[in-house]
Amino acid sequence: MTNLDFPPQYTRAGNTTHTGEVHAIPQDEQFAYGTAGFRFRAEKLPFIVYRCAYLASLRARQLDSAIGVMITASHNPAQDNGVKLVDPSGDMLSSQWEIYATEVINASDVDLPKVIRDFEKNFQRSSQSKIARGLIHNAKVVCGIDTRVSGPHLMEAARAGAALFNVKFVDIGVVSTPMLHYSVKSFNVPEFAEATHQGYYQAISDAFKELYDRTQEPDGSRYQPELIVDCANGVGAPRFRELLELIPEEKLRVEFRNENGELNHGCGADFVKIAQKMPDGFNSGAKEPKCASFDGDADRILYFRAKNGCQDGTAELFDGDRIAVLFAMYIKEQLDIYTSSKPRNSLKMGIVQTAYANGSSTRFIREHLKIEPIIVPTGVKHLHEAASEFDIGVYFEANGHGTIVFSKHFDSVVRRNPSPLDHMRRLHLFSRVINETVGDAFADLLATEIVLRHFGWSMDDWMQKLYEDVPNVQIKVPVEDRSIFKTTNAEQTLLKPDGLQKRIDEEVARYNNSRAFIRPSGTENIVRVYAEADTLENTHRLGKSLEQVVLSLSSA
Ligand code: 16G
Ligand code: MG
Repeated sequence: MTNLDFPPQYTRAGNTTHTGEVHAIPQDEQFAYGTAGFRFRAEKLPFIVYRCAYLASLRARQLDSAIGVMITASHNPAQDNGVKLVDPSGDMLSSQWEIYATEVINASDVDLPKVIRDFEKNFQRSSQSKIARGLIHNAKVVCGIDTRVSGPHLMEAARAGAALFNVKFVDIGVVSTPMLHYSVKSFNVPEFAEATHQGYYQAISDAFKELYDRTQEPDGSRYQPELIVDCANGVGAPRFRELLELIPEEKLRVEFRNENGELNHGCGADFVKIAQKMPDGFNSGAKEPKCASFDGDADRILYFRAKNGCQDGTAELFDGDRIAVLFAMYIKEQLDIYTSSKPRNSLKMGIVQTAYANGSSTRFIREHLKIEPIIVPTGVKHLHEAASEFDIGVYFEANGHGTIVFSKHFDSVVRRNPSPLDHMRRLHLFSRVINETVGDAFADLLATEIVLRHFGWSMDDWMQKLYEDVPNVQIKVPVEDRSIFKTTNAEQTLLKPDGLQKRIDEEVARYNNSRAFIRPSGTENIVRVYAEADTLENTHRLGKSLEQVVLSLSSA
């Protein structure tokens, strides 16, 4: 049973920030576990992190496993922070537990002991529960933080929360979000990798080096092993430097930018994607041919370069869609060799996207790769789940969150059965360069470099040999209450407010090659307008007219 002695600094009434000030939280203020956990101004978080870590400890005991607590607000400004929980396989928290988390966080200080006792009673009753049978050997809460100043204080809140239920607490320090996911899986599946920073670096760099050596660069290759990385002034800088110490310079040379300035300010994957601009510290013009951008917690990556002929800082993006297509082409090539020799033991590859995927990428996948992409709602967990239906599930959001997941069948055919055949070994190694627990900027970068080298491609080749992006725009529209917007059809159609979808359809019909949708954000109090059309000018017109449609609602 839990010790119900709550330290006052982690109660709603006494919620104390990292500067030592009390920032009391109204007893009835409600919080929701959003697309990526709880995310707010950092001063709201001590009591939330404390309660989340308590829940993590309960889940750790229930499953007798390591459960992760990641403290980060990803691409948000430096003053924000957030917390999300990670399940034993390194996946996102199960949706049933998101509901529990919401209940526990929303309880008032007075109700909390009862809410906790009720939970615990439920678990004790369940005959499945390992708590009931007293089989607790591996339960632990594994906690990581990003580089925000509020991080260490929130780590202490997590430690205190886990102590409520007397579960072992492992502080893994400042890590990227994907490193935390990887560590949680490594604690639970020791043969996966050693559960330390070094274990993660070693596993991924070993696979990269061997795959590099087994990759034959084609004659006339235009591949260049150099790139510049925008680290968003976040955790990517120190941790990726450490990983690269294990990779010889002749295989890959990375120049680091935006390492120590203000987090996510004028830089980072979110900035580059939304503004379609070169981040701070990068030149316009054609001087910097291959660049990549991480977000603040390095679970997201985009490639980019200065748009040819533009001196105004416009960036040309090689986004999540283009990375997904690149990975899928490579895997398909290996799979086609495999299938021609083993037609009965086939491995099925799928590709998962969201409505934000550029229309040209979706068409390319359909027409050239002969795969029907699956479209799901925004948020990594939806993509991950849909991708897990395939032996090889490639998933990417256009914004650069993405990875590849592999089935048990893939494991038994490819990983447990080491084959001397080149295509099999390449598939195996590629699956080890990738961080299959979650999208990982470091692993995705290394995998991208492997594939570009395999095809002998420059950035020009990567841009020109696939497809040309349809011009597109995203607009954030502030609203009073985003909960009135209800969508269906993987967020591509609005059900509520009444009549709005009809107005969107009318606007879209005025342009060629057009597509648009409006959805409420899961992370900010805004709705997002997305529009595509035949020309950039028309795209902006369409986007602006839809923005007006939303704004007219509040003035109506
Ligand atoms: C979160 C999600 C990301 C999604 C974004 C959408 C995770 C780890 N992250 O950052 O996948 O693209 O939210 O934000 O799930 P929005 O709902 O504000 O558009
Ligand atoms: Mg992120």
